Amino acid sequence: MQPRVVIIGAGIVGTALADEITRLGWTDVTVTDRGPLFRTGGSTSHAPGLVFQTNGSKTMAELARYTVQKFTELEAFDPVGGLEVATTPHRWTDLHRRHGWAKSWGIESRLLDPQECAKLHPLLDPDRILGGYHTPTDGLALALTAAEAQARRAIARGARFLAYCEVVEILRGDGRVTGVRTADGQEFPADVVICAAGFWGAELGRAVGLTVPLVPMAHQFAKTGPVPALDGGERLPMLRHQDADLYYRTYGDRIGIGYYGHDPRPVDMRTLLQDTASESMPSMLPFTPEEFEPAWRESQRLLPALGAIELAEGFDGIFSFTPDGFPILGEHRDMAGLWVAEAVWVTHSAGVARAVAEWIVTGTPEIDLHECDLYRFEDAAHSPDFIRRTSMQAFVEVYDIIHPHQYRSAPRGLRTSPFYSRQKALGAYFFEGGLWERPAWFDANAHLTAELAAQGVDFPVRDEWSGSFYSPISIAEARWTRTHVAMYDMTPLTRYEVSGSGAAAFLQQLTTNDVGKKPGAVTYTLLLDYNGGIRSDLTVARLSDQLFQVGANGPLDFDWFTRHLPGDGSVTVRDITGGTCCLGVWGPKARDMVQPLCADDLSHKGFGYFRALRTHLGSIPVTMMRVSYVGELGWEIYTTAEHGAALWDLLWDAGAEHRVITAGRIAFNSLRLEKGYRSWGTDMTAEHTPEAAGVGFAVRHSKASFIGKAALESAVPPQKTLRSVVLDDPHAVVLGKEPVTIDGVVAGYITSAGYSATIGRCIAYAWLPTAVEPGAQVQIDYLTQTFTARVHAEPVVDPEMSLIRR
Ligand code: FAD
Ligand code: THG
Repeated sequence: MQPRVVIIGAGIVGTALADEITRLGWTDVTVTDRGPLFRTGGSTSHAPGLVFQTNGSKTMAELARYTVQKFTELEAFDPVGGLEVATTPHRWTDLHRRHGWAKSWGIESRLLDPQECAKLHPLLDPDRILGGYHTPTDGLALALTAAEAQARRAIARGARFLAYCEVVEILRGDGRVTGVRTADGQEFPADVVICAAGFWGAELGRAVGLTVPLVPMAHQFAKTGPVPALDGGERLPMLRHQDADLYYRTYGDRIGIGYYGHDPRPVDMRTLLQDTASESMPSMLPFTPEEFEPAWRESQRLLPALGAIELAEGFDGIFSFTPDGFPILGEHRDMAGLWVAEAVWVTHSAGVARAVAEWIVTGTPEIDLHECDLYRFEDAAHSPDFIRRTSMQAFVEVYDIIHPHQYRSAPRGLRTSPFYSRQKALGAYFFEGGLWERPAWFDANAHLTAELAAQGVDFPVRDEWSGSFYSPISIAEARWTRTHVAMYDMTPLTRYEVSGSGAAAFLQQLTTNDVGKKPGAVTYTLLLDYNGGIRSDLTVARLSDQLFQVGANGPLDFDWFTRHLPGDGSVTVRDITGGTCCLGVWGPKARDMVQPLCADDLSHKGFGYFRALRTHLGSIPVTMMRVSYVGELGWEIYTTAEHGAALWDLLWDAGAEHRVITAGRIAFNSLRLEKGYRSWGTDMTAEHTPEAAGVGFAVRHSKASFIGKAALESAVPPQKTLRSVVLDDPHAVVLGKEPVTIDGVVAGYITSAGYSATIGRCIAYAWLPTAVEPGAQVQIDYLTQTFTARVHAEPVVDPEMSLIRR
């Protein structure tokens, strides 16, 4: 028998899901909506439907691309094109960056001078702008037409849609969803329930113990009266004026104006129905004209033809914002069969629906969705306070120019390692990552730059963009790690304790490498999804027969582990990150520094590469692992949190005679790039197989079985391969996501990059056609410039491994 599916919500997401799920062959689908069909009263009912595909996220761009393609087939898309204009030099440079993303992800685009912009959009005052970014395949979605067309296709395959049918309870039995109950008392049994309730989603989730981190927020949209300069026949492109938080589209001879410049206005769901203009449109609040004043004045400046006319109407529409701007997709971990697909724009709706349908029906989406995963957030990020503050900030920043290394400014200080006060005293400049405070560099190391410069080390001067959130001190720190010794705070590295009689078998089945070695072994290994895509890379240390310590990448790994636990209680997974801490002590002097503190033999023979040892340093119990993401002699040294400060002081004092420093994340990143080590989520994702990503060595094909093995065995050779490239100009740097061209044709894109103090050049990773081999010459577009670079054999530094294995 087919699974019975109930979808809550018949907006653009619910209707698209019904279409995609029935297309995959599950046709017992019921879609319920609290409102009428298909103008339900949700956000879709009045969405102006602008679809701009360009996004810094490759995944989001692909979700949008599929939406455009599908809506075009459904005759629910008007490809009027998109035009983003710059009124400041900073924005004009940023439009170059967006043009770069478009090239990287394969979206047609070009940059235009002011006259060309005015030709495309004759209402524009060319004297007010510096240039524009044009995307001809963008356009207007007819959201209700698309919703209805997708619903009709689903209905033709057997789905049914129920109007005025509000779900008041999600039913559960035995850890699974079993159906829903509606306001009129009916029960609908179901094996799969998908919440596609838009901004109602957080409330529905709360009722079943699920945090759906989204905040309904009001956003202003107004329409002008007839504009004489428009005779109604033109099809003007959509326009974005991000410097003033504005966007525009035409409706015949009128113009619709959207505005994000007002203070964020989270909506209180408890009073929503009283606040809304009419109950049939609960997603519309009355217009607040005073808030719109600056938008209207600025619009009249940019589009002078509006000077003589009046606004005709407006409303404050409600839709969802999330802490990081991405949708919320996935299955409830503690209630199998209950899925959410919320905080999705019309722009990404069809793409999201296809991916989520694949996920539900086949078990694995084709596209990498880690940025959108329901379980991507840290524990503290599930608090109402965090969700509200960061989602409001996401509203404020919708059109802001965000530097790739500009981390959130609030809330901060939620997670600090036991070394925090020491780091502050040494002048740490902190970044936030995974809610941890992480030193990027230390002002205390400033004097090293002069010392190293005197020895001939180069400290290239950066432009304003690449020089932001950056200090040349990081070059000195990286260099010092290769010549002396440095301490790195590795506390934020997510780690789990996996224990029990079934632990070894569990980890063997979940990961690609042989992790069943004798206690004392550390193994680098991969988590694959069922399609053979890389979900994560891990280090697995076997500390005793039934006890493993796993070094992981974040909350999604915990989620994957938890979902795959055997039901018999033979395996326990515990996140020990917060209760422990870790210092990486690396560099040629590391052994000289640490050996005197330890009764055990730390020589290469006594404590080999990729081995683990539980021992003491001074009086402090530690677990040491001979692992180094920076590619140097040394160890990750773990202890419990209460010993952290003492461990720091012990090592710091022992290191004084070796001139030990503490170094930050920028140096760390630079050194791992030299060594060819990948960073999961940036360089490689579920989109890539191990072979393509250059980590095929971590797959033990002779193992009887592991998740993803079957898919790898039937995989075709990869078309694209991750390569290291080295920029020619010693002063050139790139930051990530830039397009790579060969002979003027886009061939791939950069993932991550960093300046290497060892070779005096910037090293970057790029996804390139597999045929492009080391030695090949490529070009990289960086903002307004183009740099030349060469594909390099890996690793760029220390291919003989002589630095690590000494
Ligand atoms: P909705 O359309 O809100 O659908 C959710 C449905 O769930 C509703 O029909 C609701 O009635 C139903 N529902 C809720 N609770 C229950 C329940 N308990 N039982 C049964 N049914 C229930 N996006 C773009 O891509 N481009 C734009 O230009 C754009 N502009 C926008 C401008 C404005 C003014 C607004 C408000 C939004 C805009 N958006 C835009 C965002 C976009 O409209 C939404 O993100 C999108 O429509 C959300 O679709 P949805 O299907 O998730 O939600
Ligand atoms: N330390 C620990 N766990 C981790 C990381 C870490 N888990 C997550 C992430 N970082 C994993 N990434 C890597 C990448 C490369 C290496 C270690 C962790 C590494 N690779 C060697 C190589 O490729 O030559 C060794 C491979 C091997 O011998 O199999 O060291 O930083 N604890």
